[in-house]
Amino acid sequence: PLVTATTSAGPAPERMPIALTSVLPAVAEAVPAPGDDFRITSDTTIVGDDDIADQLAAILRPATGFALPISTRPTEDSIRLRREPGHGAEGYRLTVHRDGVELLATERAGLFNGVQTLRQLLPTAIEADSPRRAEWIVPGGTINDRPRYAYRGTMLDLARHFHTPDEIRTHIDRIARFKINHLHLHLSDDQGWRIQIDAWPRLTEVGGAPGTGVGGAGGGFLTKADYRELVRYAADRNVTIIPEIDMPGHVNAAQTAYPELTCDGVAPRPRTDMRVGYSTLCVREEITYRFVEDVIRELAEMTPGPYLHIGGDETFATPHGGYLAFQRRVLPLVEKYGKIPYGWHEIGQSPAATRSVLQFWGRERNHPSVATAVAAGARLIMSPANRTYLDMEYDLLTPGGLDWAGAIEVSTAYGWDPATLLPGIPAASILGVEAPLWSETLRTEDDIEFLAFPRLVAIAEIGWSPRATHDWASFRSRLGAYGPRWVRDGLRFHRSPEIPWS
Ligand code: TNX
Repeated sequence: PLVTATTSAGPAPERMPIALTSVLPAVAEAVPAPGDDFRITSDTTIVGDDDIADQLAAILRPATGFALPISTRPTEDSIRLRREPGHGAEGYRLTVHRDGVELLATERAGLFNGVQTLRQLLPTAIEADSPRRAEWIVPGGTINDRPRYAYRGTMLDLARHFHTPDEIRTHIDRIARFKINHLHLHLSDDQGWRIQIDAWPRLTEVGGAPGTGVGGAGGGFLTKADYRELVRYAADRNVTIIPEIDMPGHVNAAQTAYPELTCDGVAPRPRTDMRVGYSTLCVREEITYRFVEDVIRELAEMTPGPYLHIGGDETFATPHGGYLAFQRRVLPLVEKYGKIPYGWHEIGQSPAATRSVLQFWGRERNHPSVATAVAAGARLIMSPANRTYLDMEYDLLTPGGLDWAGAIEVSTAYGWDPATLLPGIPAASILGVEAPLWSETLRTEDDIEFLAFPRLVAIAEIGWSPRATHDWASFRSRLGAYGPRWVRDGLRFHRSPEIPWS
């Protein structure tokens, strides 16, 4: 059966087009033109010279079974993709008439986003990988859409449980549907080290060995070739990869490989438990800074995106003065290699963080050091743990998941506003939102998707859609209508009792 946005009386549901306003995340403006619908047929062509035209064809061909040739000459009955000024970095305009569809954007990213929207305006059957009988109707009207925030992100923690490149690619496919445009990879922690660094090969030989995940599960690491391939795969889908090496805390795995990174020179035992805050680099030793610079340089070399995340959280084993001395040296090192320093909000305690991005992971109350850093120039990504942490359980019955920031059902993930979360933060200092998925309790790809979906869609909407569209009743009904697409995709999402799943 096709997904329909309404269940009211009228034409037979399977013949009714999806509402123009049914998109996730909500579009900025939609003006429906009821009845002026476009029908994709065996005569339809795709017109455009961006690779996004090929992406659109690859989405539409399997289920329709139509040839959908790509040409550069506009014809009747075509879906035209075209660039023009005026739509912003990621915005687009989608116009649907009986005689054709036009997608306009200034940048490739805007065309990509418009294609994600168009995909959701077609019946669920469009997701099938072989020909289906259906009426391939796109609802008439015009959508003008653009993001509220430039940064809509999520995070995978490869350190506590390694996720393979294949699993990461599948996840990228799934997040990009919702216009998530940043994927932060937490690549090192006490349990493991997950990225090849040529100058310090034992990091992955020892820290990426089998069994280096929580509970002794998993293990593994990304080679530089794996990482570069992921960067490219993500970029095709408008996703920027952000690498994180967590320091000066969360470094036990590095120290098992290189005991000279401890103050007493003694190798600690490998750790696969879930405790945090016990390890620290030796902030007074020069070798520490040689290590850090090598890692930053090699990471920067293989990362085209603007950000390099240096962790900085939960440094309970680092003396406070030593933490500040460490950041005074390390934050400029990130800039030396051409990247914007990014860290958990604790780095805001450093006066050297004025050009940094702080990832706020606290709760909704006053954080004077964050406000001070922002007043001095730092910018913010909002990841309040009690709203965005995808590793928190949904409710007491959730298999897996942690609970230290509370249970997070879909309505909790949806029920906040980045602009008013913290007092004293000017709107222009907020770059966007990110939903981290820590992997202490994860083992399989199903575990990832169960905790991420549907909550990540709530965070995607908070990041993309204008404040004025924020509406729980609308969100839950659009989300409920999306369910069959995930079913078809074989994605094991949380069937939240809050949502009217179709
Ligand atoms: C806190 S949030 C951490 C991580 C844990 C996570 C589990 C943050 C910056 N640090 O080390 O994995 O909680 O929810």
